[in-house]
Amino acid sequence: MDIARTPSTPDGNPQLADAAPEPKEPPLIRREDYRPFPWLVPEIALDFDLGLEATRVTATLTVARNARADASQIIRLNGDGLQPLSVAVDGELVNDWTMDGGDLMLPLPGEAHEVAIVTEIDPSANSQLMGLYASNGMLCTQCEAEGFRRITFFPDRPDVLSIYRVRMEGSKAQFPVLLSNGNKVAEGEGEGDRHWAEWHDPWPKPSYLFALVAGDLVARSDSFATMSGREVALNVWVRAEDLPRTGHAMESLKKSMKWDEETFGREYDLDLFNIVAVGDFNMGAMENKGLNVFNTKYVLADPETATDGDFDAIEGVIAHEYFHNWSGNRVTCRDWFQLSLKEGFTVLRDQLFSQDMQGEAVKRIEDVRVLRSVQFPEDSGPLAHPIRPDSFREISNFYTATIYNKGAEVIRMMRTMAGPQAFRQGTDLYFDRHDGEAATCEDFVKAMEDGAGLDLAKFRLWYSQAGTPKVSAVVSHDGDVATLTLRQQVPPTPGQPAKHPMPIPLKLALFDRESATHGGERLVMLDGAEKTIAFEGFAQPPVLSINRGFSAPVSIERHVPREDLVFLAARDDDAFARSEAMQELVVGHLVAAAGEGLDEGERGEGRAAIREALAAILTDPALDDLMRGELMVLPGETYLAEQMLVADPGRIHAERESLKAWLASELGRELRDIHARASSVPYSLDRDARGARKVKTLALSLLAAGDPEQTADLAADQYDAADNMTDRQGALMVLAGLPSAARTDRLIDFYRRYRENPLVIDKWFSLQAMSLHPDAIEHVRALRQHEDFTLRNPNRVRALYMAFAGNPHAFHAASGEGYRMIADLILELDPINAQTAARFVPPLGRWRRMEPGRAALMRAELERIAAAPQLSRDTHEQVTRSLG
Ligand code: 0A1
Ligand code: ZN
Repeated sequence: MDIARTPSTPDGNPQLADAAPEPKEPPLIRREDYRPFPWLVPEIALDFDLGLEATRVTATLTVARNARADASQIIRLNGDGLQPLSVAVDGELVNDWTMDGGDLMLPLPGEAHEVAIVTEIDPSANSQLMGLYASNGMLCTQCEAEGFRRITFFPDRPDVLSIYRVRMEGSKAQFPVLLSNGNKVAEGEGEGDRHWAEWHDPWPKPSYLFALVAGDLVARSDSFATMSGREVALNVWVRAEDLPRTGHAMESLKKSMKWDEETFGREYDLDLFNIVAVGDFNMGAMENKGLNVFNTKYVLADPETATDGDFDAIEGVIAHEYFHNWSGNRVTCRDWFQLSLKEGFTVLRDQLFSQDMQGEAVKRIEDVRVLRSVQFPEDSGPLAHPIRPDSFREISNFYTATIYNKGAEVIRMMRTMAGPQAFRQGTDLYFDRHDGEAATCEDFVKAMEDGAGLDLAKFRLWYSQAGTPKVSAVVSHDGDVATLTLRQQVPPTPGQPAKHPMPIPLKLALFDRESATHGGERLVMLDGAEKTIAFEGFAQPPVLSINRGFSAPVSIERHVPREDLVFLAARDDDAFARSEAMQELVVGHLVAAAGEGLDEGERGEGRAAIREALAAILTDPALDDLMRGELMVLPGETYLAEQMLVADPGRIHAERESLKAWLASELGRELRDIHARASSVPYSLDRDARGARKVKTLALSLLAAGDPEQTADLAADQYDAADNMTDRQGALMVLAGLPSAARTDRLIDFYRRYRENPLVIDKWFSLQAMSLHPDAIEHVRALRQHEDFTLRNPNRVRALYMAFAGNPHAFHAASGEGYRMIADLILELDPINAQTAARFVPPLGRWRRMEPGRAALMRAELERIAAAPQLSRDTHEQVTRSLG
């Protein structure tokens, strides 16, 4: 995706072709410049002669003028790093084509033609993992967003939909399994050890959904009867040794298929659904039509090697990719500015699915935690962009938490405003109206207006304005009337200095202090800059519970006494709001402590309130452990930094650790009791057992802050007794932060046990890179030299360096060493895998919000990267924007 050297112009017309010298800065692509492509390509036949080092591709395109577009005598076929070996039009070889950057410009005089082009590629040399590449002896493809142009010349844009017929031939020994989209229509033996297969996908699709896989794979097979009684064959393809770990993926797939029928009325539309797991993959997974390709991380699981979190993530990602079959494939995107149309909607769909599978409150809390720790910082930093961006240089950089997670929140707000039934009418209309089309975000909004009966005129601002709105909530009380005043402010973001107020749906309840009850939850629309609402019947000032269920992706500043938060943390009947109150209590305290500072009295009061709330959480018999665990999680350091205008990560870390230590000393007995109780629960995947495992390790990590030596023994015992990865990894995570002999022993043991399993060895790298150990930087430096480390595998790179960049005390070391390590990595990785390299830029881009010393060090590293010759477009764009 990253190395698409010649971007398509949005209109596909040769407007960049006027022989200008290669611009230094990659061109800016603008949403407003969109024009339909002058040609239709109703059919394409692809013929692959497969080889790891040389694959020959013959593409035969049927093209016809697009009556809905401006006419052009030339067709621009995007290419990236390709040379045509031959070009034929209507069966005649031609040589009147030219190259514009990587694109092939072919004159076409008539109304309709057949264009045949031969190219040859070397999959084994493809370290970018875009297009056709080799992974572990197998061949596979990744085409979203602009990878197809690395395979053959084609209008590589999502609004050109074609029917694909694919023939592939290769060595049977090397590639016993040959897969592509749709249905296998023929197969046979070739000369010598060669064999071939032919695939046909009856559904027109854009090139980004094309896929091919050839390799030595085995399948777990099953089937699913759809709601109209069609039998669909299901396969999860993996390497033979991984077959025993595919059961959970298959179960997740069947659950997803059933849920999408029941919840969104969506039925699968082919007789076959294939999933392939591949060890080298830039992202999580890819929704290619009928042939999803997955990172092994999101397929393989058993209790011995995968944590409860891994099981949940697999279920969620399988669902996400499957749901794309409708939200993305049957209705696709007109252009990449509309990416959130498929991604935001599909994330919402997978979140609702996981809520139904795992429990609503816990899932919601986890989703909001991700939004706050990843998307909020993005939205307040130099890379902020609306969920429908206006421009980009490299689309790979826009697969962001804003497009995905904020995009989901925006559609979730529509659902909240409409109610689930009306929302379903809106989605039904959307699918009906746009089936088979390449649609826009505006199409979605319009279908919601027409189908769900909403007026979204002002709500559209959520698509065009970046930035997390800040909402202040003040309750005043007079007589028996409580008055709530809400004010909103949307902060300036790059390119958007002034903002309009946006419609914000806020679920709220007002609690009576005595009875801890409320008169019902209400949905209040804050639709201007300010709103005042009077509530009668309150003899005393009520306690405000606001943004319940996180009904809007905003940051709430409620000006309430601390005891109100303690009250809500213990008694709110909305589990999400309860966890919010707990979070706010801790955030308020830590931000003050790490910011302007607290005197002893204030510190004591703040801590006592947190202690009281946490004690209630640890001992509340009405809570199940999964929820108890959520309530025990303290706000992360990135989120805390986000609450401060200028953050000192060193102080934040020290204050947070010292609070943990104090809580552990105050609540040591309760924490040890929880650990002991949870340790006696036998392993199973049911809710109670999972909850027990969750609170067990959370208790351990708090205890470690208070009494490192004793806890090292407890953690070592947990490690030794573990019969599952959740307990083992949890124990090792705690041990990894404690300088002790047990740490070294167990790290060695872990490596020896799992050295044959790359996904578990990834955990081993991560645990050390994210540890609280004072020498974490040195450990990462040493691990970089480990024989199992490679820059060629994105999972391994992320395991070491994303974990490190997310480890505040190490990454933000006052010496600047952490920043230097990440900058060195970016420079080294950029020529190998630019897409992955560029993903390491945002942590450095937070410099503006840091205290001056660190800010200067971070900026200097960004400048060092910017000065490097031959940066990829991906990294160049991210670094330039980050320097601002
Ligand atoms: N559409 C996929 C995400 C994806 C995007 C780009 C990729 O290139 C390496 C891969 C996957 C999804 O949302 O799951
Ligand atoms: Zn997706």
